[in-house]
Amino acid sequence: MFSKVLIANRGEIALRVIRACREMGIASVAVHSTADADAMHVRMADESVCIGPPSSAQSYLSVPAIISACEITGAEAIHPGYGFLSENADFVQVVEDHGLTFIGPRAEHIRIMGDKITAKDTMRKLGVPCVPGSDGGVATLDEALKVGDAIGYPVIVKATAGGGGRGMKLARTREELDHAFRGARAEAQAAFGNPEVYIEKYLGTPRHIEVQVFGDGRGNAVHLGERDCSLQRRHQKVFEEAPGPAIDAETRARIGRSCAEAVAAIQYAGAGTIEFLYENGEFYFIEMNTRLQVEHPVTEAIFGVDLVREQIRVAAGMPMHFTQDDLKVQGHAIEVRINAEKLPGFTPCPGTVTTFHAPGGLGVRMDSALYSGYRIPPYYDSLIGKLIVHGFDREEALARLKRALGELIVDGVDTTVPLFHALLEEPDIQRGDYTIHWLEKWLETHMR
Ligand code: MV4
Repeated sequence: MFSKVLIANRGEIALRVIRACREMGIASVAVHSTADADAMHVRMADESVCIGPPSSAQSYLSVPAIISACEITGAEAIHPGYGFLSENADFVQVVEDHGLTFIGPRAEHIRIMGDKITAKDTMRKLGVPCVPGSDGGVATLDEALKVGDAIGYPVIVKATAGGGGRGMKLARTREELDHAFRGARAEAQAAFGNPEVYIEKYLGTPRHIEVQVFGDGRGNAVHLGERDCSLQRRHQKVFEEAPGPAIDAETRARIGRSCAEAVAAIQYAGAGTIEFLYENGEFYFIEMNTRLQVEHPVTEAIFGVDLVREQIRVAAGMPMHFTQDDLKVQGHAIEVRINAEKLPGFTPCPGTVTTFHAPGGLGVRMDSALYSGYRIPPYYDSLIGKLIVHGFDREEALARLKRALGELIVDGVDTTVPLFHALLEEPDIQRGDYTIHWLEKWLETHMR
């Protein structure tokens, strides 16, 4: 096992990793920008290194600065958290070239899943159900029209280098395909320097269901059920739950097995998330994320596992703590993302948090790097906390969420907390009856 791990991240996820390290008897090294000198992750770690000025590009994304911080402190491994360098295959290569360990999958797997055409082709060949569409990339309008005619409209044109909603164009009819095809290619070229696009049948009212997988890198893998992350605004998730309200135990076992078999076959190492659209009882693979996700705590809650501890174990060459038979769903968990944003426009709202008080009690977990007097810097994303509740069933989890939101105090900045109070009053939310479009439609009528 490692003696010292460096966390190449900030905020609540850096605390999350430091906590796992401490429980494992591993010393932790925080890195920080000059804007984060007073941040909680710096205080909580055993050691810290300043790696650059406020801009992420010159600090949390600076590969030489992070490698130097390992060399200075003697850290043997790097946990990337999410975002920043977590899905950068070139970074993994550099880490390994310096004799360090990347806590995450191999560079090869990050590269495969980072290219959406290759990811889909890989998953399809491994038996994972995919959205009908083009067989690989589509280079000309002629080819695009042939695909459209074959699968039927509407279709969606997606950038292979995209993901997370960037570089997508909808064509409702054959007549719209020229425009969508050109638009997607131009946007893909401008945003990613790669114009390659592919085409899929457009699904009108799906849920976003994602399956948590975990591999030991030696051909053993398990699944930890699914999360329903359909409640999003502009491709930013705001509310996530596990298990999915629309998924029964048999469906979970079936799609879960398919995912676990796929990642076992490629000898995947560590945590991964396989994203699906789910419509009319069918799963359609769209993307795989090769990192620990923001919403991992809802899975931890219902399975009673520590995913970060497991990531560190596997990276150190140790076996997983659990087999598929050990993993049973226990109750229901919900996470809400608390952002420093002003409603109704979700305008980022950095500033000083005069009072912070985290809720507590049975089944309540607050992952946050806030403290009273903390100044939220304007340079990074606006997530300031995640409130995760766990209950015997969904009804109890919802009641607990309402109770915990009532206990939470964040004074001095605006937050998205009022949104969650309002959502909890909605019958659709109470019933778990929502798709990927529910929140944006609701916001149109309730937040203007
Ligand atoms: C789709 C789709 C409908 N049909 N693909 C958006 C993010 C990216 N990960 C995939 N996305 C979508 N792909 C097909 N074939 C609709 C979306 C989509 C979406 C997906 C998940 C959650 C929220 C969404 C909001 C708008 C569109």
